[in-house]
Parts: sequence; C-alpha cells; structure tokens
Amino acid sequence: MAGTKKNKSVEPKTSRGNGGELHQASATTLTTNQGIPISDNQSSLRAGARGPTLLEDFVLREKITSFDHERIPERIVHARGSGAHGYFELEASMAKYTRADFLQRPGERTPVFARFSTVAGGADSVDLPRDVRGFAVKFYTREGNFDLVGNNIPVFFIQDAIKFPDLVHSVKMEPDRAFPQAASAHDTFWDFISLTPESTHMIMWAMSDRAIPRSLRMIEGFGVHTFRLVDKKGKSTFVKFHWRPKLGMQSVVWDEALKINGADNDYHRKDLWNAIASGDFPEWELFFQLFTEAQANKLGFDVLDPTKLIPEELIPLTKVGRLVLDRNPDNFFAETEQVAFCPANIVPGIDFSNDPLLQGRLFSYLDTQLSRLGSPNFHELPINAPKCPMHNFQRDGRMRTTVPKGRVNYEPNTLAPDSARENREAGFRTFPTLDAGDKLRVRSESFADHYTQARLFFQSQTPSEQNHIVSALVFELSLVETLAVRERMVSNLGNVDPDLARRVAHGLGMPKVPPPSKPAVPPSTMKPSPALSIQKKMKETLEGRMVACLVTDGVDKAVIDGLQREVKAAGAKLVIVAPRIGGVLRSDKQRLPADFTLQGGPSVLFDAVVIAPSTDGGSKLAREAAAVDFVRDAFGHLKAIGHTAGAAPLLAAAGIGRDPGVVPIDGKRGVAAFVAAAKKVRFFAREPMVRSSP
Ligand code: HDE
Repeated sequence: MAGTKKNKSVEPKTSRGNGGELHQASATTLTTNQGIPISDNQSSLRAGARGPTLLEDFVLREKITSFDHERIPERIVHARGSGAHGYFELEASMAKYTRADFLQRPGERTPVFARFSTVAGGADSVDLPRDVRGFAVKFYTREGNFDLVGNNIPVFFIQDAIKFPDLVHSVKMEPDRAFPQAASAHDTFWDFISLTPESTHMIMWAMSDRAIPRSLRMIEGFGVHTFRLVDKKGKSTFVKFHWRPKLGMQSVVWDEALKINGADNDYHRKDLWNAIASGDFPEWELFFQLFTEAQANKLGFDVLDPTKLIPEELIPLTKVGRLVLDRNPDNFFAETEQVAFCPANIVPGIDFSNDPLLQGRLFSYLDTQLSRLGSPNFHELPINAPKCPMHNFQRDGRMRTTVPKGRVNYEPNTLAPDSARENREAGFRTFPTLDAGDKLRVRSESFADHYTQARLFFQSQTPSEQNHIVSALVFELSLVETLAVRERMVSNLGNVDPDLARRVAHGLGMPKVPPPSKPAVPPSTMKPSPALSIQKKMKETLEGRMVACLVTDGVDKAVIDGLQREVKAAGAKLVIVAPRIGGVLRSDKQRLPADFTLQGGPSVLFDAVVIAPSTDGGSKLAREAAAVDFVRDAFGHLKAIGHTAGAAPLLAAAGIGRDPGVVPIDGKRGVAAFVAAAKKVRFFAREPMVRSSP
C-alpha cells in the first residue's frame, strides 16, 4: 500500500500485465464501495500468473457488479435529454392571482433544474429527428417542488390519457423489426394518426419547423394544459404557461437536420453545454396567459381540450419572470438521468384542471419513476429532493438514505409532541369545484372539432413555412408503404385546407386527390395568429450563434481580425475551419490554429460562413469535395456566405451565383456587411432557387 497522507501526492505502484508501471496521479487512495483500500486496480486475483481467476476476488466482483447495473431503464418516452441547473427570477408579483410563494416577491430567485428532450428516440439516439421537444422545469420553491413538465409545442396529439400507450407504441420503432429509431416516418405512426383526427392540429406543428429546432436555447415552451392559479382568498384564475427564448426562435431546414445528425449526433446537447460552460447562459421569459371561466366559455372551443390553444391575439400574455440556466450538471446520470419530473408536483396557489390528458399524467409519472428508479425513495436523490424542509412519517423502502430518529413513525401521536402536523393555513388545498355527473366513458361533445385549429395553424404560417409543412408531410408519407394509410391521411388533410391536401397528394404522385374525410364537426376558419409562425417573429440577431471561417495558408490577417472583432461584437462565436487541425499560416506568416478540419466541421454545424482562402488555396479547395459541399450546403440551407476574392473558384465549383446573402468581403466594410447579412439568420427568399416544393 502506498501512503495515504492527505494533500500529498501519492503514486501507488501497480503492475500491469506487461510488467510496466502505471502512475496514478490521484492524491487519495482508491477503495471499494465498502471503503476498503485497493492495492491493484489493473489485474484480477489469479491462482498463478496464468491461472484461473478466483471467486474470492471481491474487488473484481464488486467492480463488475456495479458496472453490470450501471444502466437503469431509460424513459419510455423522452429518453434522450439534456439538463442544466439555473434559477427562475420573478419580475412581476403574481399575488393578485396566486398565493404560490415563489410568485410573490419581484427579484426573488428560485433554483431550478431543466431538462430538454426528444420524445420518440432512445437515450442514445440523435438530437435532430423531426420530433416534439420536452421542456421540463423543476422549481425548488420554499413550499416544495413545482414541476412544469411541458413541450415546445402548445398542443398535443390526443385528448385522453387512455390513448397515450397507443400513440407512443405507434411512433416508436415497429415491434417486430425494431426500426425506424427516432422517426415518425413509418406505417404504424401514420396508421394511428390517420385514424385519430384529433391529432391533426398537433401534426401540423410536428410537420412544421418547430420540430427541427436550431438549438434547445431557441425553442419556446408550453405547459399545454389549462391550469388554475388560486389566490389567498381562494379565488381561481385559469392559466396557460408559456416560455419564450431570449435568443428568439430558430429552426434548421430538413436537409440540414439530416446532415447534422450524421455530422454531430450530440448537436443540441453540445450546444447547450458549451453555451453554459462559456458563460453565455440560455434564458427564457415566463409568461402567463390568464383568463376567467367566463372568458373561457366565450372562446368557442373547450379550454380543457389539450388539442386546442388560445391565440395570444384573443387572450394576451402577461410577463412573469425569467429562467436562466447557468450551471451544467456535475454528473449526467446522477442529475439529468435520475431527475424525476411529475406534473402532480404542484405547490399551494397552483392547481390542476380537468383536462383528461393532464388527469392521466397525474397518475402516470409517479408510476414511471417507481419503475425507472426502482424505489419510492427516489425523492431522496439530491436532484429530486426538495430544497425546503420536509417532514412526514413515511418510512423504509428500498434505498432509503435518510435515517429518521425516535420511536414515532405515525400521526396523530403524543409521544413526539414536536413532530410534524398538518397545517390548514399553509397546506395545499385543492380548489373546490362542483364536479359530479353520471359515470361515463365518453369524450365531451365540446372536444369534437378536430380541424379548425389545424387550419388556424396552417393558415398562420408564411408561404415558406407552409412549403416546409407540405414537404415534411410528403417526406413522411412517402416512407409509409401502405397506400391506404397515405390516402386516409390526405383525406383528413382536406379538412384542414384543400390546397394542402392537393399539394401533398401531388407530392406523393397520387393520380387524384382523395376526397376529404367526414369530420365530426365541420371546421370553421379563425383569424390567423402571427404568433404561431416562427418566421414572422424571428429576431434578426447573431447572438448565441456560430460563424465559421474556412481558411487556407495565406488567409488575409485583416479579414480574420475584422471577423474576430465584428462576430464577437454581434454576440456570436467565430470558429476556424482549415484543411488540417494544426491550422494555417496567415498572410503575415503567423499561425492561425483551427477549431475544426474540413472533414470534421461541415457547414451544417454553423449559422453563417465565410470562405477566406488565399488565391492559390481557393483553387485547391475547388477540387476538394468537402469544401464544395461546405459552400453548397451553406447556400442550400439559406445561410449568409461571406467570401474573399480567393474563394471565386470554389464558389464557381459549388455553382453559387449572385444572391443578397452572398457577400464579398473586401476590406473592413466587407466584414461589417457580412455580419449584417448573417444577422438575418436565414434567406428564405433563396429557397425556391435551391429546393422545389410540391
Ligand atoms: Fe409525458 N411522460 N405523458 N407528456 N412527458 C413522461 O415520465 C405521459 C405528455 C413530458 O425530462 C414519462 O419521467 C402520459 C404531455 C416531458 O424527464 C411518462 C401522457 C406533455 C417528459 C409520461 C403524457 C408531456 C415526459 C416518461 C398522456 C407536454 C420528460 C418518463 C396522458 C405537456 C420529462 C417520465 C423529463 C415524460 C407519461 C403526455 C411532457 C411515461 C401518460 C401532454 C417533457 O410518465
């Protein structure tokens, strides 16, 4: 055994199979889980140097056993996620509407843990499938944990929890063949959807650019269901929760998403991690959409139906506070994987509504945590434990870590007069409602209009966004092999918008457009809501984005200096892409290190690009397929492209013509002009030049 004195560097000498010596830098001694010091972590215990391994080797057995059990069942949905710590800061007191303690005092911060996720894929699937994103936030308030477990889309596929297993089975990998992974483009999903007209509104969102976000930092979030706020006097106001990203919303284009998944599996996870690690903290604003029962009754649809949203133009949003994520997890498993969200975690002053989907969720999440985390004591895991005092008489169970004292584990009692008691004043009181009626298995008549809001969404999009929806539907349905499913789906789309159905039918090569299916309630047309479009409210900013500069030896120092200055001033990050990772020699013969090689840094990973080779370098790059793709993809993905004179042969090889987003950089003004173009985020007007739409 090597010495173990604290703070002294210890180097236990352990032999390897090859007889070499391994020096361990750690200052503490390696031990088993029982604290027994380990002398050799390289070889198992054997009967003779070439003999069998001995069962007696408790060090080996413990290590392997622990390893064998490292995985816990992944979440059945939302398995792939990325999390971060942060805080919620209240900006306006909501005392008028709720007694919730964390919503009373402006300026007060509540610690939070947020987890973003995709829904359909497994824990190790890609970050950019076409999918809904989970947006779950655990507020560790002084009155207990409040979990706002939402999505980046304000409506859902189904109206009743009893359909959730069917929905999820249909979208997951097909059970016989175990593919496709993390993809809705297959028969079972569209079979189910085409038979479930209530899903049509959600389908419009899922086929829109909302389902392929540029960054988790650039998504909106929604609580989806109607909730209640309850004030000190017991008065209730309905509320819907909305998160708005400070960086604005942004999405990628589908072709780009496919290529990002190949180039960087962890695109979103890495982006979130790097932003937080570099102090560029992601931020959202929380808004409440507040309304009374009387207002709800006049809307013309049921606010308990989770396939409906309330347009902001009808009921405005009230700003409440901001969410800042400022700390990465220390350990992915202990925090992001073990965090157990539960919509039933609610604090006094907030209450549920009778939305039948929400009601089912109140049951489901606790159940899933029991199976996933294996014990009712999951609330003792640090990430799940409330940060306020917690007292009750629940005891024992697997993996209990707290050690309660004394003989009293029941209530009422006299033997422990100071032990916890119920508190009618401070305690959670359910808002009293008169909910009585015949026991029925029915869907309310008020939920029967399945198409009006699907039409509202489609008609609120820009023509370019509508093209994307049409293309997404054509792509997905083209991978459905059963022709009857394709036809049934197009029939349903006929109720949303005849032109949409016609275009999808055309894109699928159908000889004629199938007639619209018979809706339960004929749809009506609502006034378009610009707030439902990403493009209509896109921020012209480079903040939080990445600009890549493709260079060769001889790159002009002035261009690099100008870019470094201007890109930083715009709040973005400049990265250098070069033929070799060691970098290039600038025009002044100084070395410019590279962040990516051309192979490892395709333009899909960046928001705008500059092509700045020397004259000689430009001709060489024109013969390099990866360089041609770099430029062609940036153009096809509608990005700003800055270029020096040396880039001419490469632009020609990529077939790039004149375009407002293609900006020559010649001297100082050129860099500024490029950055101004890059702030436009995307050049949607270019799209018809590069992509046809059915
Ligand atoms: Fe979930 N959902 N869900 N869901 N959900 C889960 O809980 C469920 C629904 C959402 O980052 C599971 O811990 C049912 C709507 C998020 O850990 C499970 C129904 C919305 C997350 C479950 C729904 C969501 C989940 C799986 C229909 C948006 C990830 C693992 C009644 C408002 C949370 C887990 C995280 C996770 C059940 C519908 C959001 C199985 C039964 C609607 C963000 O309990």
